[in-house]
This record gives sequence, structure tokens and C-alpha cells, in this order.
Amino acid sequence: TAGKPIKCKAKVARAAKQPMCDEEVTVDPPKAGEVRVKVIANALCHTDIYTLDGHDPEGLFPCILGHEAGCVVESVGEGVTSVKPGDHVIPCYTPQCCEASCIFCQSPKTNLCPKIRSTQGAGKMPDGTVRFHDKDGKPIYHFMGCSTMAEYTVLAEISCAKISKDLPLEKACLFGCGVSTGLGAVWNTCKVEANSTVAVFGLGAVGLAVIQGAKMAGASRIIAVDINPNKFKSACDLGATDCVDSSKLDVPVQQHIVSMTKWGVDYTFDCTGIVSVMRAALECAHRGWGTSCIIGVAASGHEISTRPFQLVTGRTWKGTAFGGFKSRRDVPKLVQRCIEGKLPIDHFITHRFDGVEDTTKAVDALHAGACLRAVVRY
Ligand code: NAD
Ligand code: AHE
Ligand code: ZN
Repeated sequence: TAGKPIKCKAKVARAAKQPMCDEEVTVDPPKAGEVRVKVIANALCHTDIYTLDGHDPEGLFPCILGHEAGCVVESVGEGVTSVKPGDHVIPCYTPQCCEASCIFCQSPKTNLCPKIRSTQGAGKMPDGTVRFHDKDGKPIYHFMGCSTMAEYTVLAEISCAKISKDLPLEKACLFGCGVSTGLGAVWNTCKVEANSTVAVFGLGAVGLAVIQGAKMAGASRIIAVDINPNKFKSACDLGATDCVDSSKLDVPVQQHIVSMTKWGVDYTFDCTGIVSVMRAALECAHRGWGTSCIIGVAASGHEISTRPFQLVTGRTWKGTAFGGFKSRRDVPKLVQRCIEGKLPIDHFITHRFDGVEDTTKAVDALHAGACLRAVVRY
């Protein structure tokens, strides 16, 4: 198949707020610096649904969504040296070019390599063209540099994290987004210390990974907040010490958490994408030193606000993309820790499906609220 277009099945998002369509698409061979991969397993992240539902200001249609996946390299374009056919890779929407001239890759302070960000946001490959076409030959946009809701996709080489073959791709796919993001928000972005207190808003895979990461970091108290009480059991299993159903309170949730703790908690995390929740998370951070980290992705046009007094009195507001992990360097290490039994992740997989068509069932499961991650084998 190398060097030739491949025809395969894909879910095509034709328009916002419309169900995705099952289509046969053509996936062109990888150009220089690109890698064509066979997608083995795709896990659904809330961000895919956010874009499908029309909330993403960068959303382009028609496109192929999906950015949390495990893949095998099918062929490589000219000049590609870091992966070869048969290698297992995790597509990474935060790439890592590693170039000496990239001040972001060279800095230990960030993972936000900007090398291909503008074309990625425009739904194109780095050369400004697309590799996907529909049966009429019309172009289909890429998404987040990944587009993993297809049997084959094309990635930039700098977006490929090469991982061990010892972890099945049905599990390893989780390190492509939500689980890594939650763990990294705790370990890298906030550097939560032992004996810290933590509050987590939103107990999807991202929020539960925050709890798992906080427990591993030695947090002494972990307050789990959601409006769906079905999420509390998993939260407690992973280390939450208190659960709060914020829909049942007669005072604002920030006031409730401050009253539980006297001065608030050392670290808070928004894992909902709701701007009023982001405000609550900031405002229950500890007077004098509390840090609140925004992980959730807010809908187009939504903005955060608070009284500046909240910052004057010592709180810090920050955010994270992919948990601050430098993708190609760090994803293989996370996979290795999982293989060694030091980082269990099986509890995130609540649903399993087979075939590209059934990606829709994963969407329904995440919408229904009983799902953490639905992994679809392609
Ligand atoms: P999810 O839909 O599985 O989980 C969201 C949770 O929030 C659900 O349990 C829901 O019941 C809960 N929730 C809804 N309203 C709430 C409220 N008012 N108060 C408290 N909880 C509430 O989503 P996910 O896949 O875990 O993703 C979480 C968020 O993180 C999304 O916004 C997603 O787009 C974003 N995200 C960001 C990054 C990043 O790099 N920054 C990475 C992955 C995901
Ligand atoms: N397109 C949106 C922004 C979406 C966003 O913030 N994405 C996160 C990853 S979410 C993964 O599930 C991210 O990494 N952002 C950094 C970046 O460069 O996109 C918008 O608002 O335009
Ligand atoms: Zn995601």
C-alpha cells in the first residue's frame, strides 16, 4: 500500500450538530515529514463532541474528528527517521519538533510547540493541503492534527509518539489525551506537593485522572465535585476523600468548599469547560497561595471572570494543554509506567465497541453520562 492512496472507512462530520456520516474516504500517501498510520483503537474525548456540537471557534466541516487513539505505522514520507512501518504510535495534538531553534521545545516551562499550530488549526497538514478526500474527490479537513475516526490517517512526524508494543493499543490510546492531561495538570502544571488539599470539578476521565494523579502525589484531601452522583464511586475508588453534588447545594459551591476547609484548598482543577465552574474553582482556592488550573475547554464566546480581589489576595489562575507533557518525550514514559504496573488505567475504559461505524455508539455513551472512555476498535 505504501506510496498509493488507500480507500477506507471513516466517520465524516459533515456539519456541526449533525450526526457523523459513515463514508468511504481516500487517504493519500504521506508527504515529506509525514506518517500514514492504521488506527487500531480510538477513544472518544469530550473535545471531539464539543467540536461536533458546534462550540469550537476553530471547528471546520466537513472534517474527520478523533484525537485519542492508538495506531500502527503503515508507511512514512520522505525524510522521516523517528518511526518506521510497524511501529506503535500515539498521535499527539501537541507536537514536539525538538528543533534547537524552537524556544518552546527547548524551554522546560512549556510543551506548547508552535511549529505546525497554524495549519493544524486550519484543518490542514503542515504544507497547507489535506490528505483526505470523499468519494466525489472533495477535500475533507483534518482535526487537531490527528483525525483518528478513520481506519487510516496521516500525521506529521513531530506528532507521533513512538511507544512500546507491550501495552495493547486498546489501552495505550488513553494516553493520547484525557488521562495524560489530568495526570500532567497535577504533576507538571501545578506540581502538587504531598499533603496538599485538592478540589476537582467534573469527574469525567480528565477529572478522575486528576484525582489519580493527586493521590499518587500524596494529596491529603481530595474533594470531588460533579452534578452527576453516579461519578462519585469511581472518584472515591481513585482517592477522593469527599464528594460534593453541586446541584444539590443551596449556597454557591465555592462557598460550600471554603466552609469545608476554612480557607479553601491548595489546588483546584476545572475539568468541565463551564466558565461559571472555572470561577467557582478559582474562588475556593486557598487565600494567600491557592492555585486553580483550567483544563476544560470553553465554548466559543464564553469568557471567564472574577473579582480581581481574588488574585490580589494570593490566588493564581493557570491553565494546561495536554497536562504540560512534552508529547514525544513523555508519552512513551507514561506507557512504560503503565506496563510496569505503576500506573493503572483500565478503570477509565467503561465501554468497548468494534468498527468505525460504532464510533456513534461511543458518542451516545459519553452523552448519556455513564461513560468515562468508550474505546472503539477499528
Ligand atoms: P466528560 O464529559 O467525560 O466529563 C465532564 C464531567 O463534568 C461530567 O462528569 C459532568 O457530569 C461534569 N459536569 C458537568 N457540569 C458540571 C458542573 N456544573 N459542575 C461539576 N461538574 C459538572 O469530559 P472529559 O473528556 O473528562 O473532558 C473534560 C473537559 O476537559 C472537557 O471540557 C474537555 O474538552 C477538556 N479537555 C481539555 C484538555 C486540555 O488539554 N486542556 C484535554 C482533554 C480534555
Ligand atoms: N479550538 C479551541 C481550543 C481547544 C483547546 O483548547 N484544545 C486543547 C486541547 S483539548 C484536548 O481534548 C489544547 O491543547 N489547546 C492548545 C492549542 O494549541 O489548541 C478554541 O477555543 O479555538
Ligand atoms: Zn481530548
